[in-house]
Amino acid sequence: SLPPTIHESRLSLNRLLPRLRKSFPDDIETAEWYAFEDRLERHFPVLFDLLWRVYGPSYDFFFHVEQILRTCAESWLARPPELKSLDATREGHAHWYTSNRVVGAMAYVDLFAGDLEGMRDKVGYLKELGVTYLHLMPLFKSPAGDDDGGYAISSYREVDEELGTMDDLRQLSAELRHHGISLVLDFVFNHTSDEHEWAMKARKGDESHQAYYWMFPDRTEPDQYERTLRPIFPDAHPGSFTYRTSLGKWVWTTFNNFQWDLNYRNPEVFNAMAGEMLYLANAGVEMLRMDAVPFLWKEKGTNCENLPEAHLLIQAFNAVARIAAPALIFKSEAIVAPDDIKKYVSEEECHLSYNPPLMVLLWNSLASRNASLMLHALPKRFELPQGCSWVNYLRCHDDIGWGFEDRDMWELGMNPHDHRWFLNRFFIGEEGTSFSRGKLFQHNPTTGDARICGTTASLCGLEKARYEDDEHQTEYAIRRILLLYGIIFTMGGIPLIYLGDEIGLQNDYDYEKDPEKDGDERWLHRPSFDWEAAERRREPGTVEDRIFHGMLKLSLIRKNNQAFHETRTEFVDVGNHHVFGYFRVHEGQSILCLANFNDYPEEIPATRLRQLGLRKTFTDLIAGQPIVATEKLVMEPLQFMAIL
Ligand code: OTU
Repeated sequence: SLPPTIHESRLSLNRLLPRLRKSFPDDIETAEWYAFEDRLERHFPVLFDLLWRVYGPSYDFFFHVEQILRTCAESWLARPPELKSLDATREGHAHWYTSNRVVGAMAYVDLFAGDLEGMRDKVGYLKELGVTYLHLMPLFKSPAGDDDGGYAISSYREVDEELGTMDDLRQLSAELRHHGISLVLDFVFNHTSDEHEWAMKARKGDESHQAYYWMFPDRTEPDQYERTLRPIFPDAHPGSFTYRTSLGKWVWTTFNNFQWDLNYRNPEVFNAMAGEMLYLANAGVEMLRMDAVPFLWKEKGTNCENLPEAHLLIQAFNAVARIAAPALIFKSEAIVAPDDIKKYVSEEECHLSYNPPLMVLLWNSLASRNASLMLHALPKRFELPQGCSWVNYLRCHDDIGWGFEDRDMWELGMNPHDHRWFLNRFFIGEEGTSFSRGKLFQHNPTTGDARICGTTASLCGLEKARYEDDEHQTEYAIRRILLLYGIIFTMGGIPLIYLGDEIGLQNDYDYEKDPEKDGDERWLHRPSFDWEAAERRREPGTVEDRIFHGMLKLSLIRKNNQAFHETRTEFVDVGNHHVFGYFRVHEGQSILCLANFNDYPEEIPATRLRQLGLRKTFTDLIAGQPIVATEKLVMEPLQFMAIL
């Protein structure tokens, strides 16, 4: 049958509206209702169409549609006035997140500040760096022991006891908002922990809750699926299923065996999770990091990644947000092939997306001292739809996986397999010219695949240089950090600082002594924040001072130049493969950014500068040095310039 027409969806809405209204107490304020009704008029047709495309054929489709609208109405009524006012502000300034004034940061609450209350004391530090967007790692109730860094959630409505309470979270979000900082939290909606209430009921034999997950009585279906699945955490368990003896069933576990994949073929799951999402929005979360989006939908005979229904579901969640929490925006976490990443980005789906291609290309250029692959690959997929943007990052809590497009590498005469292996060896310090101290993650000897762990500082050479007490190498390591962050801060999109990078925090090897963390090398780059080291940012000449103030300068330059607004970035070939270059242009301002990835000085001929339209004199905003376009430009080793 055909999807519903706009006219048909209006008919359905008209039938539902009176029932919806009646189910609420008489004393609900008329204005509240009209505001809600107005948004339903605008967004219900979209939601209805999406839900119909996923769930249309089920016999109780209309029941579920009514349920979801009820959830929306209840949540809107419960939404605090301050957030309703934020909704109105955001509706009037819809693309606020594309502004050059936005600077992001991320941290674990416990490692950075102890707990949520402690977090409030750190607002001053964040403001010092110019942060306006704070992503806190999962902070909800989770199983004791290994909980995948909080990504195994047992309740989306209860904060982990050691971090505080829901009230602390609401207070923190308000405090941050009053300082102009938007709170970003994860929406871990592909799976719950095996201790979530739904999972507990399923474990006790409740069939309606078993239907929230993917469960199989024997290996028949798991075997069929696994023929085309890629194992994600092969160290945790082979394949994608876990046998639970007490249940006598195989459970779908894409990640760890205590993370049970939700079954979105069941419309009740979508409804329940939409309710959890709106609950987070009402606690003051302004942006959701949509975790593990590629895996939402499963279909036999496919790799169960990036399927069309996954996109429809995210769009349906987005439509729900437009109706009941309009200020809420989404950031996609799709660490997949470059061509698939962009498919999640649109105002109807995810407004923002991590930019893993930029991240891996930066590390690649650092290791190879060569910008060719970046210049070849990046421009192909950089442009995004209007109103959308990238989140540019260097490191996060996860590993670095070499997600280049093989085709791009072949086109430059590189062998993808061999080159990836070179990078792995380079970043674990086993390659001749390496300065890095990293570790392999999820090394799969059969395929030769592996990913890399390590902090920015350790991967950039600071750990090795300081261990060897080598001032020259220390200086170069600092330059590398600021070179990479220079690009992160000036490239189209939101820069995201992995907190600790700004003071050069090194790898933390202590995780090996902690049975809850040992075996997951990602803890290598999740050190406790070192506040003593952070204090040294005030002592001129210390490593902390040099990195922190280098980054602060980048933050200020970004915020004070409108050229860094929005996403548009014009990549240019500067005629020297060690140097990466791009223009940022906005409202009459034009800035040329240049990054020399070599450990030696590099030149750009005067003719090239003129071809790029540079005439007369200019200033490098970073060093504060004038540049004469009639002479060749000489860049220092690992220098980053922003030329105005
Ligand atoms: C995400 O990562 C989180 O960032 C991880 O910290 C979690 O362990 C995981 O989900 C489970 O919640 O495979 O190596 O394309 O690649 O979601 C990290 C997306 C991961 C996946 C990504 C996942």
